Amino acid sequence: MMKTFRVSPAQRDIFNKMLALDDFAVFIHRSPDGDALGSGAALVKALRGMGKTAQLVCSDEVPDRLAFITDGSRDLSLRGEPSVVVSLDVATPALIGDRYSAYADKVDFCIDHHYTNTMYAAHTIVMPRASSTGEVLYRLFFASGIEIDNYLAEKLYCAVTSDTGCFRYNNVTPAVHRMAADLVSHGLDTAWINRRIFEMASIERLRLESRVAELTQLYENGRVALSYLTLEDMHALKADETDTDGLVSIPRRIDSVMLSAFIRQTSDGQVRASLRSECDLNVAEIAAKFGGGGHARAAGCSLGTDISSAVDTMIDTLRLEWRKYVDSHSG
Ligand SMILES: [Mn+2]
Repeated sequence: MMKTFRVSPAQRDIFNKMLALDDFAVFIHRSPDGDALGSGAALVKALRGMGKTAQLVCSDEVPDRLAFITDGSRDLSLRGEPSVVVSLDVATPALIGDRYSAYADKVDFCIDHHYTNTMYAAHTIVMPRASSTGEVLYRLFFASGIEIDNYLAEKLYCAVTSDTGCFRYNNVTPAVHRMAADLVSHGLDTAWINRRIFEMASIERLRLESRVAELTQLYENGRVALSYLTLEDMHALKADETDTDGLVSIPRRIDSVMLSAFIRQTSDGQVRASLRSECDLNVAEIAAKFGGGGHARAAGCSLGTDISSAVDTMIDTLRLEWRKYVDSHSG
């Protein structure tokens, strides 16, 4: 059964080469999600289990709701100067975050599952068909003989459940379920984990969701949906950036919608867009037009303009892409 979890000899060699080193900083992407945190916590623990020094680093604070993944730590600031720089779940160097941009061109090893990975690291292990970076690590641990204990099982489960939307998205394969079965067999409380990751929310978050629903606009006979959030709205609702994760799922939920976007203003003066597709229309390619990337059905990008022009630009782009998609699929 495990034989279906294929790691190429070259990938195994890169991973083993990494494991032979010491004094690691494991960088995960800004606005950390369950995959970044879960795979990060797992890799750091596995390295420490081998007697190595390793720290998990993120430019942004860990959202309260996900802090159980980092055993309560919310501040993942870099301490000291590491010998080995690793990035996990980071498709482009910019996603390391402005705070640690000095390390963006110094990444020794990158482990990822985004097919848009720009291969910015000295050594890259990318498995584009893997559901999550957690799944990539699971395969690498197996290939390198790292035994999965309860702790690693819980972190890797958090990673995979997070990036599959609790095993609902189209990146779920039989191999994902087999891996999950193996992880859960360590005695994980999956109901508790999934409640933390998918259900628990602050009252501020619920009010944000309602605002995002209120601001949702539909185009192209309801096939295209877009919503947005300004900093003003966030302040008015007493919400902060850690409350905004996954809000794109609100326009995406609408029954007629095939292409959706959620746009928000960030406190660093940027505008960030999340894109989702429910068909073969590749949103990573749309995100790439704006310097972003991701997966075919889930992608993101930053727009360096004010929010109202960003919203207008994105509406125009999505409508155009939708029409092109329909034209190419008719007749
Ligand atoms: Mn991921």
